[in-house]
Amino acid sequence: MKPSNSPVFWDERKINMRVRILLLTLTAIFGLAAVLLPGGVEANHPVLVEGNCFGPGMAQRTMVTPGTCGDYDGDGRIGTAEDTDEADRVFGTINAALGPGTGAAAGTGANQNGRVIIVASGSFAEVVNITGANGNVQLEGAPGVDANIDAIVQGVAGGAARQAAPGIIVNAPQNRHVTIRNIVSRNWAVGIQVVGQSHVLIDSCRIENNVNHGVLVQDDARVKINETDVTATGFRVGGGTDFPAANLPSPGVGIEYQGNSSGLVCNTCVSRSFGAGIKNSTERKRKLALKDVCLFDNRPNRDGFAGGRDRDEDRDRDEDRDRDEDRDRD
Ligand SMILES: [Ca+2]
Ligand SMILES: [Ca+2]
Repeated sequence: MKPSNSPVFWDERKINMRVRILLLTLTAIFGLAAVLLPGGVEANHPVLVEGNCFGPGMAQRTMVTPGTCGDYDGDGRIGTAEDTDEADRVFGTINAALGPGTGAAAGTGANQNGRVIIVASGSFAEVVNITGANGNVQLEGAPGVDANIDAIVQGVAGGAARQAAPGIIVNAPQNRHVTIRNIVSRNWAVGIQVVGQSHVLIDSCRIENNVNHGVLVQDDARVKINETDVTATGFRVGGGTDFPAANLPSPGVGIEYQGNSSGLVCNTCVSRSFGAGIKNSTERKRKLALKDVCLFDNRPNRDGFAGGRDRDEDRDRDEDRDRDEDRDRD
């Protein structure tokens, strides 16, 4: 064994000390960076959104009997009160869950990078903005949950403005992917609007009673729509309006692809649109494919595809209508 005061031993101690100082310095630098960098940019963690209920009175409630009224985590808070209460990664509104998190929940939101799961049924009167700014985003209702993104919820101010807006807007970078699954979108001007270079999967959704479009795809977006029902586009009554009896939908089309967008619509039904069921307005008509779609009671069922409007389906619809009128007369 070397004596304790040997030069070699002291050299080793100096080296060890330097290594420790270096490690401490690096730890401090990384710790400081974690504090100074925008919170949760790398999020990519799942967050939950609670449901809600209506209960007595007009105003949407934020305090309820714990465990009731969509209070998934049982703390008695729902809605906006759940958005900022603590770093529990449970939120009461969808946009708060998609955001970075504020108040006591700062840095715990999905921050446009991660999976936002609605875990209890509820109605959400908010224009949902998905940007995918920091990563890939999945917005979905858990199985069995009725996640109703609705322009009209009694007691929530701003219904008129919401009815003139899209319910869900996706504008994500080309290198991100967005999934929207098991969501209801109703009473908006457009149920789901996809713009820019977004790549989106719309899966198992119900898009109903939106005035101008059920789903509108624009710009260079690429959108696959699967196992989705788009129903009664152009038909909505409320807020002093009556579409289409007194107010004209513009245009009241179930699904439309425009511009340089492209997509695939499969295993999907579009019915009772004021205008066309599925309209292909893309610059090159070949860019929209249909597979196993069911179309009924639209005017016409398909528009803008090779061969023009589907004359057979127009004829079938007219015959259905004539039959109904004959029956009504009898
Ligand atoms: Ca709660
Ligand atoms: Ca919370």
